[in-house]
Amino acid sequence: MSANKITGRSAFLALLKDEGITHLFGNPGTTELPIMDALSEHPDLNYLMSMQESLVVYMAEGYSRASGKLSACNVHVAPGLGNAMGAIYAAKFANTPIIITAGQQELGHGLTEPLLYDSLVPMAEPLVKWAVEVTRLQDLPRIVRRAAKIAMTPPMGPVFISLPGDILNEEDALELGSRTRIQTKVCPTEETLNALADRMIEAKNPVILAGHEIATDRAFEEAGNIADVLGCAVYQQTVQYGAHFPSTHPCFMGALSRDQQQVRDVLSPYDLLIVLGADVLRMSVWAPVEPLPDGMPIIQIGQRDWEMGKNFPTEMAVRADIKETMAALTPILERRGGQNLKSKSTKNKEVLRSKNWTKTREGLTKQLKELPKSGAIDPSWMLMTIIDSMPEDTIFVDEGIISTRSLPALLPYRDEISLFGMASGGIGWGVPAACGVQAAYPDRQVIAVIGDGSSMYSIQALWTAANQRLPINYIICDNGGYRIIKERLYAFHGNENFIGMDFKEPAVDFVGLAKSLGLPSTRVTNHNELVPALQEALDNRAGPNLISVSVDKGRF
Ligand SMILES: Cc1ncc(C[n+]2csc(CCOP(=O)(O)OP(=O)(O)O)c2C)c(N)n1
Ligand SMILES: [Mg+2]
Repeated sequence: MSANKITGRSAFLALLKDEGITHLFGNPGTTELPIMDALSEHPDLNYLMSMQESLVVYMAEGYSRASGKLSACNVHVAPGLGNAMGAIYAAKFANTPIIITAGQQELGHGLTEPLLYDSLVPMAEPLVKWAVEVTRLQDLPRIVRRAAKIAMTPPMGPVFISLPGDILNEEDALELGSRTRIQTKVCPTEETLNALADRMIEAKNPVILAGHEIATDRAFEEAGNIADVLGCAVYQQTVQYGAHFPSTHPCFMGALSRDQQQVRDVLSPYDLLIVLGADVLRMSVWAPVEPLPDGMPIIQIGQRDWEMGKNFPTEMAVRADIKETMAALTPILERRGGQNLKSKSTKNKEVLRSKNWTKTREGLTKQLKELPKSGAIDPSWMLMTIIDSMPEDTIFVDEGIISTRSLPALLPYRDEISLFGMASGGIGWGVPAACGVQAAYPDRQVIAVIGDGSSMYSIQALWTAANQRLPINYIICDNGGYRIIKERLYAFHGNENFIGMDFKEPAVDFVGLAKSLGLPSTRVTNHNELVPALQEALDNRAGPNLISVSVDKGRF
């Protein structure tokens, strides 16, 4: 038996690899030393160090979201896990499958309350699908296998494992087992598909809400086809944290806002809301009106049943794979809709062409091109210029806050990975998430546009990008403060007492900051500097670089 003996630490890494893990994001402390020691036995596992635990999890989140694969990361005990909570929240929010682990003090030693100790499972529990501590080496394979399975079963999400030092350092004969993945690509029954088709055909003026699962399922083609057959307007969900529908499709109208009254007004002409894998009218700040017009019927299809009927009654809620269901539904719609649906769809699409996303974008870019090229740089002009300069298969990472408000109207979603945006509302995601996205797609250009304030929550991720030579182009939108918070203070409280919202004294020197972390960097302060700076940045694929663009501060 002794020939088959393996340490807990080495078994842990072997198990991760067998679950498909190729990158381990981490930040080490004493309690992680067993894992750090075992890494040398697993040189095929790429360890990406980041300089704080929230960054560790954000990087894993970006990697997983972009690749669609399970990721793994390792953080330090209680204070480290505490640092990571906002990032774990982000993973929960976007249903991102991550195995998050932390080293823990040896069983029994924790009871004496040494430095850094606290129970980890109750800390992680509210934000993960499953949290567990390993208490016997023999349980380690079963726990890692189960964690991977839970994380990867839709609705996907993060899981947490606490790894006590004595378990990792123990040696024993272990049966590592093999992985389980649950096949959830199920399609509704024929009866349900027929009922769905009939309800959609019966509606005089249906509208599609396209969202998250279309991107995670890589279902542009199927979503485009269904919209084509119905010939109905398609709106992107209210939080645009991904590429949720092919932008140049004639039916695509662009994104819904997060203004309750506006959304209500946009939806009021329609008589059926068809929700395709979307978050249903998720809002940001409170308003006295509901975003859904009174009594508007809803059909919902997707894997996330938590979303179904969550806030609004849903006439038909179908838990099934969105890609499979749309593929099966389209021919049924064609068959049952016949010539009537065909001519209605053709007519409708003609009407939509005069006001769809493509048309609106034409108008917007024309306006932006006519803006004077002097004075403060308009952030939408900056965005348009970046989009016009970048290769077509660029992956855009967005945490630009006010500076990227017009992104959904300007960025063409050419495929399902064209865009990854901050989803949860918790800022600090973008700089590290871009590292994960680029690690997942080393050969595609990644451009990350980040607000100056947001970048400072996790700026040290630039070091990891430099260390790993990830060729990300970071663009910092420097408006010297928290513009959105100022605008909201003014809107909600009617005053301009912007205490704690400016960072002017001293101003943050993003170029100096980037250089200190190993990135070539330039500052753009006027219009004609932007394109040359972008060109130089795009040409440099040796590692990351950063452009700090001084953008318009708005009226304040
Ligand atoms: C973790 C976290 N802390 C604080 C906030 C509150 N908050 C939302 S936006 C924002 C300022 C963003 O500033 P910046 O990135 O510079 O964007 P700008 O508003 O200037 O466009 C803050 C502090 C938040 N959303 N998340
Ligand atoms: Mg700002």
